[in-house]
Amino acid sequence: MTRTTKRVLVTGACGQIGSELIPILRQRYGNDSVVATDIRPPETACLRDQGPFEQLNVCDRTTMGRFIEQYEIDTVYHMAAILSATGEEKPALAWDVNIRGLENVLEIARERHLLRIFCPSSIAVFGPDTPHDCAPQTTILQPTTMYGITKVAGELLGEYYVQRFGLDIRGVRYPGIISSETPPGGGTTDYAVDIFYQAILSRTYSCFVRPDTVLPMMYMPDCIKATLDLMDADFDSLKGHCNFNVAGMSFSAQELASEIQKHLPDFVCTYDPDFRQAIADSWPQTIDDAPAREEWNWHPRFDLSSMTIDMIEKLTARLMSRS
Ligand code: AKB
Repeated sequence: MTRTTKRVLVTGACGQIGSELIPILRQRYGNDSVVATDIRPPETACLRDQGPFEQLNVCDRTTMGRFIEQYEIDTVYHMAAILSATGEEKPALAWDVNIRGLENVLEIARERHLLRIFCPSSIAVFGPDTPHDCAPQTTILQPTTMYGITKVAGELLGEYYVQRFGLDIRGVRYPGIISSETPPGGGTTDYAVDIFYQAILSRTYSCFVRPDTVLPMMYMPDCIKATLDLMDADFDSLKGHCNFNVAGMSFSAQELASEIQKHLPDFVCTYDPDFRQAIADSWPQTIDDAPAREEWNWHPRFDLSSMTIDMIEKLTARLMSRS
């Protein structure tokens, strides 16, 4: 008999992606069937009131196991992670949360025969020796950040659980994610979100990478689509599992500023690179996502122009309604 997802647990639910994934999952499976968890208490009404929320440190396997048993969870979206910039400031914490948290999810999945697990990876798996343009999915993975190291290990660990224990583990390598609901925290690509907040609020932004810095990025609706499309794909049609490149768009910091200026002509962007420049320089500018396109029909919907229009409209409405 084919099992289908009935009850979902999301870790890192208050984060940038988790907070937008939860409402979509609740529409799909019902409010009570999606358990949001985070180390922080929930801030939005959706997370707080629309369905179950539990405070959970992903390093605590006992409590994670208890929630999975109590709510009869069969599917986990493991979104909790320490990102690249925070990971360089606190490497031991990044190792602990990213590796121990993942190991806990995978071990509970093995013990309890869970149906399916989503474990995201990142373009941070790449390093200075990876081709800078059109980085293939299978290539040199020698990252220079602790975050990247944990993501390479995570991809390998996930694939090990697929091959060794027959579990269904899936994951994409997220590029920088741009969104208007919840700001990202502790990433190198955060400037591509911060710039919108500052352009709308103060018409000036001091960018922490050089104007010619080009990185792979994706708008949140495409990020959610990639996540759900991969989770819906037929397992037998997947050749890889935890390491799918998914491209959205690539642009330089200066190109992004110019695109925003088309809508906010008095916006001024200045550049003051800090330690995150070296991280950005170690990542490719563009990635090749042919396996995702071929194996599960991946295609993005937003480009730089359509993303910028939508971001400015949504973020302006949200920021103005708060003032
Ligand atoms: C980061 O900048 O650390 C993240 C990522 C690319 O995974 N946004």
